[in-house]
Amino acid sequence: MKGRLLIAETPRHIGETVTIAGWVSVRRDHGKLIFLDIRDRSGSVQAIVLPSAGPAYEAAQEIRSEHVVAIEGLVKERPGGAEKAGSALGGIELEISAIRTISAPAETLPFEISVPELDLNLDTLLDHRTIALRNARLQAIFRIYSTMLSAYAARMRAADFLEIKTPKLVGSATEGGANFFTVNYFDRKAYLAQSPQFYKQAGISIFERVFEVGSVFRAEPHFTTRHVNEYVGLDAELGFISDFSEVMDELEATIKYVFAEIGKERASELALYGAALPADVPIPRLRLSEAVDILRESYGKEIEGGDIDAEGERMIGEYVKEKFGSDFVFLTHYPTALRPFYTMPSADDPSVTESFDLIYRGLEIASGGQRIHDYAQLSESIRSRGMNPDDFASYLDVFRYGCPPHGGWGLGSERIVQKLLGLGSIKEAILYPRDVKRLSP
Ligand code: AMO
Repeated sequence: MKGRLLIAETPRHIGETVTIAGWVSVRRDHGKLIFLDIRDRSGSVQAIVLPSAGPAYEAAQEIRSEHVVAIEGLVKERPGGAEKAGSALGGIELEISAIRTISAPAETLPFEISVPELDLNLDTLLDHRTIALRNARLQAIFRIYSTMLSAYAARMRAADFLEIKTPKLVGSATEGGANFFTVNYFDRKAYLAQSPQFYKQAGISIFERVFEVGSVFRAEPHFTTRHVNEYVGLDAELGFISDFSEVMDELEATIKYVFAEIGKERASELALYGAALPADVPIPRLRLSEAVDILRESYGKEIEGGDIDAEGERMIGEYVKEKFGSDFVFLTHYPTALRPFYTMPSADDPSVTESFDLIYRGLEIASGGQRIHDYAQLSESIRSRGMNPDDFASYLDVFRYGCPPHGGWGLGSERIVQKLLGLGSIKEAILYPRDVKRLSP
């Protein structure tokens, strides 16, 4: 809008008449005075209209909360502004000389949104998503999320990774299992990509280091606080590694950079959740078998089937916090049978792999490791799992013609923000989440 000043800029214009535009959060009447709290993307400010404002005063009679308005007014230091300077509304107010409704709601909103904390159950929150997101505290989640995305990309670029975008409509399931969606693709079937795994490996055979920020689809029928059917993966892959500790080093540096940037740029948003950044200490690395022993000895928890469950991850999260002061832990050397066919088995013990999960505050946020780069070994790994290498012909071509040792990770973006802010469900960290029951809004 031409001539519009953002609310955050108004303190620099004391004594001037300016035009702002935004939403009316609250209208309060005190005697003949009308107070309007106005918000835009940059902040909030109190505006006041006096009976002496004539036509503006008449117009203000019609204004209700959530009207979209343009206001012309004189920027004044607010009485008692000094102590209010730190508050959301700041140390100034606008004395209105003209006000115009740009858009008035056809109906009142289904709930009051200008409250510090919306007290709604998750379904209501998600059913009325766009309206609920007018609330400043909810918006803070996505401001932090946005900073996370830009920091991730910035750190990857600084470490010389090339950003790529890979297809999400694919001809074969990448991660195996049954959790893929099938879609009609002209006269045949296609799948929605379960990860960019094959393409990022192809990527390193060309560019050495690649990263991707992209949608990932998982047909998981569960109702948990940490699974959705569409999420955004922060993936990376790097070539010429000596071993998979280099992959963990790179991921550790990336995670630390991302949190530091969130701390720098989003202090006020973090404060709305009372959220503390993770402690900046080296991330401990434990073999999965050690974690299993710790769970048995310190928590009396027996692990069956080799992999630790969600409760076990929580307990290990507590353990490393207490013992190492770390909010993170890398669990390494997962059993070969529990990892996808492309995972590199350990040379000294092929029953385990050169792989890891990264746990943050008791929740897995990333998986990764070294991949098999030898054509014959990879073909054999596919066969050993009862699959046919011919079904992976174009993927195998990456290795048939020579490929350096490499590894990488897949990081779940929403889980990072969920744990940072202590959100009950991952769905709160997604603008429009998809689960078994929810395809709309
Ligand atoms: P994995 O399947 O473990 O590994 O996924 C990587 C990370 O993605 C996140 N994630 C999910 N987030 C929300 N909802 C889901 N249903 C969901 N499933 C997974 C988690 C998880 O740690 N190709 C490998 C990665 C690699 O080795 O590079 C992969 O996809 O945070």
